Amino acid sequence: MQNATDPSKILIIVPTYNERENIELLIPEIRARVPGVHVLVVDDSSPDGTSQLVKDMGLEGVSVLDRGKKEGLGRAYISGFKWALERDYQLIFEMDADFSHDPRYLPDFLTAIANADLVIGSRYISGVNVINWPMQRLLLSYFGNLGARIIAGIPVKDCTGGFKCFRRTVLESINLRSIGSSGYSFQVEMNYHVWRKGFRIVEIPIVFTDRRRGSSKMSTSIVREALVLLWKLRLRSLLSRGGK
Ligand SMILES: Nc1nc2c(ncn2[C@@H]2O[C@H](COP(=O)(O)OP(=O)(O)OP(=O)(O)O)[C@@H](O)[C@H]2O)c(=O)[nH]1
Ligand SMILES: [Mg+2]
Repeated sequence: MQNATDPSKILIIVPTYNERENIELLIPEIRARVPGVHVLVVDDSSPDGTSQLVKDMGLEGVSVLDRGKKEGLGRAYISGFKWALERDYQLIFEMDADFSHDPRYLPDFLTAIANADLVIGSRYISGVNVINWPMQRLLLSYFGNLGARIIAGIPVKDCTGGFKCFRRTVLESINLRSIGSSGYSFQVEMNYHVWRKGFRIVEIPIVFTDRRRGSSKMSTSIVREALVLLWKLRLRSLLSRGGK
């Protein structure tokens, strides 16, 4: 059953840091897959001019949120969510700029959200669906997810995945100011709150392909932040369970 949401009430948030090569190709492909959908590029003052390039495209329904300095993917999404909630968007997507999240899956998200509050594009539903990632990255991601499930108890196979569709009500009910992560563990922290509030989380299969253009923003500090977060969430679960 195709989702009946008016495409102008759907927002795709794309965080960017030095993604000019990708963004000029990605936006037209997104709008080819979901005509009339709105896009918000959240750019942390990319030195490569990503922000100005998007503005020069001059497309109706495509906006840029400029942020002063590079503060991590998590902060960028929190700003994007606030921007979306100040407006009348009913479905809010997270999507990377580097084609690792293929726009061809967008219609599948819109079908799945009809029976869910959060839809996650999952690389780990059946086996491992990742192409061209170095083994070290793959193991880091795979065991990071295992950790999120075992340590923090979050019943999601791809807990670090960043291709998502939220219902507005979910983002309205989470205290976004309490989200502390700035790196990729932001995804785990958000999933934790969505799960703890009892919302319906559905995973759909995607194939994740390593970026072809531009450079990675992955760093060891991002990995460290994620490990600390898992134990924080476990402690939080134990304390809240103890309080019941
Ligand atoms: N605004 C903003 N965007 C960021 C920041 N760090 C990463 N991004 C964007 O977040 C998305 C995911 O980052 P990637 O570097 O692709 O992360 P990854 O997919 O784990 O690693 P890759 O192997 O490099 O693809 C991309 O669209 C980046 O441009 C940041 O500090 N600020
Ligand atoms: Mg990437």
